[in-house]
Amino acid sequence: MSDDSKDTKDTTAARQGLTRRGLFAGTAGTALAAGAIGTGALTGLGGTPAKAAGSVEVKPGELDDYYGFWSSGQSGEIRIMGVPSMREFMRIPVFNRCSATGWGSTNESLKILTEGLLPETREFLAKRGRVTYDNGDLHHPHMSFTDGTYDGRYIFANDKANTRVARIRCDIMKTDKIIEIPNTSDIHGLRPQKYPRTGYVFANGEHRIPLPNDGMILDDPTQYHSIFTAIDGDTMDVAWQVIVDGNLDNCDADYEGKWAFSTCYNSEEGVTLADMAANDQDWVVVFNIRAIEEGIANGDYTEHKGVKVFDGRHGSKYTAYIPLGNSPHGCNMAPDKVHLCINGKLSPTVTVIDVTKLDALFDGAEPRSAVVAEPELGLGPLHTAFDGRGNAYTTLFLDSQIVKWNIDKAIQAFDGADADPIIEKVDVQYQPGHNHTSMGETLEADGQYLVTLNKFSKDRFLNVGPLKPENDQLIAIGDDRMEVVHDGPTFAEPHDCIIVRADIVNPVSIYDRMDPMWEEARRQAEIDGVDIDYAADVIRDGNKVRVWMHSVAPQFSLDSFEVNQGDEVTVYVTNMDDVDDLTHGFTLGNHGIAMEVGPQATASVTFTADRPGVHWYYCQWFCHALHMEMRGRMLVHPKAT
Ligand code: K7E
Ligand code: CUA
Repeated sequence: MSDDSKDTKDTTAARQGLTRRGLFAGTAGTALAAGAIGTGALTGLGGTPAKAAGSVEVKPGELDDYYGFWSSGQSGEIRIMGVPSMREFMRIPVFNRCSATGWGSTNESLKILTEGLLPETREFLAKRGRVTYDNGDLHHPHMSFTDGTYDGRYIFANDKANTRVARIRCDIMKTDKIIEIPNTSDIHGLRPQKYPRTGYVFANGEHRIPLPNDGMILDDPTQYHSIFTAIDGDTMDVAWQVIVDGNLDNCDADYEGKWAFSTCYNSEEGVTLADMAANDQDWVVVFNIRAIEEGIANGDYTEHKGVKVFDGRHGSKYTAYIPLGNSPHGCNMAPDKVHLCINGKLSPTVTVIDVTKLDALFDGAEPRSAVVAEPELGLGPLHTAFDGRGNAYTTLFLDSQIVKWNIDKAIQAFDGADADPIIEKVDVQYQPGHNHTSMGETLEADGQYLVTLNKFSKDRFLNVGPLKPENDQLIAIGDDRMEVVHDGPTFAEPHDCIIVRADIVNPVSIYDRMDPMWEEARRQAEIDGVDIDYAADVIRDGNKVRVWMHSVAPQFSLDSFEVNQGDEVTVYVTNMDDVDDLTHGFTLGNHGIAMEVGPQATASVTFTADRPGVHWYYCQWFCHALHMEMRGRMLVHPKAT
């Protein structure tokens, strides 16, 4: 890590004190902020101006209090946002291809995109002339935990489209592992173990398929299964799997490391809409982690594709099934360490489960005995977030509202007391799916902000044609108020996000030259007898040509190189600038090749030089006053005919 990035951090801390408490504490700040937000901010009690909703304002040059890590749904990437400004800072390519960074075409990214695929997937793709999938459907980005709170190491995320799980390194904000999950289909819910650490990453296979899915069983849904997967977050190997009844939608984990939970909306095990919504009740399935680990020691599993698979269907000692309303969706563990909230979706209720009552279920207690509240909140409850003050915030998809309610009051009402758990409802625009509070899925939930990820924006922005953006709204929830303070359009399609206190996330500004990402390039440089840091070499090895260059703004170390038509060429570029924000690129014209080369990074790309003639390569990241001149020629000799 460079000294520069430490300086930046100190500045952040200093500024946080200024923006929040300094600037807006006084009357001048209040008036200014109210003006910026509109008249709504002035409607307070007894004619006194309300506390400025505008304290969410982040002025030019100021830094945000929180990092937001946003899913992009079917766009397949993760986006880094600022909260409360809702500015988008960066995009991290994960399952998608990226024109700017070369994700999906550089050797370094292709290694990550291909090495975790199952052999049959490689074979399937190879027949179509491809090495990996081009799309992904990333719903759930969640950070690794230590002792119940975010630890700033990794983000994990699912790919519903192609049954994969990815890991992103938070030191450099790049994806470093992608694995395909065997024996199951279409990973949806994903959450890391919260305690003692991550540890496991839990992943739900949503759609039921035969095991094995080799064509021997086809139109016989009674023989399909959903499978729950625990991945080792350190090695990114599958640790174990559990076959369940019904299917698996969303999941979460507790704060003691004892349980994981998944919602099931298809206890009917149907394959049509009518089948799946037939029963009045579905369930949440509880996974007993200790029992499963004992089962591993006792060999109580079968192996499928090298994975230990447990039978967790009804009657198993590894699972408990708690019945609740039809078609539940979100699964959210409260930071009070006790209450798990299961969102009803088709039922207007949220079911509150007391996790201290779960041990009894494995000793024969009636499954519903763990339910301690079931408040009726409104239509279409999908997901719930928490403020660390005993309140919950649930998205009502059909009502287009967020409902704030009190967990204790809901429990009292369930016990028969005359208590109304609902505190307030606020309209959102429109049809919210996930919501998330600042630090809300950790023990450090601080109840400052809530983001609601709305599926429809309709009339909230200038019309951009039939495909409209989604609308991510920021709601200030500090000081016992709930006020929508920002609309943010987003492209297809955030499902979920997390809001992480800025001091927890500490990325570097300059790469470590020994970063494992280009380990293979280092190894090859050694074989080629090339100094990778200061290379300007062309190594010919039969029809394989390795072109080694480095760059220091505004120059590549090679002004030109020559190859023969038909050569397999690998170009390695090392950026030897060690200045913050001085990224170079390498774009090779008319070859479909472009890559990002960050400060002190090495990146490489391999292609066949099949177009005789002169082809310019250039730096595509504006890096210097002479950036346009930062270029060179590849001369391709035609094949002798
Ligand atoms: Cu509710 Cu994929 Cu988390 Cu969408 S899921 S909303
Ligand atoms: Cu280097 Cu532009």
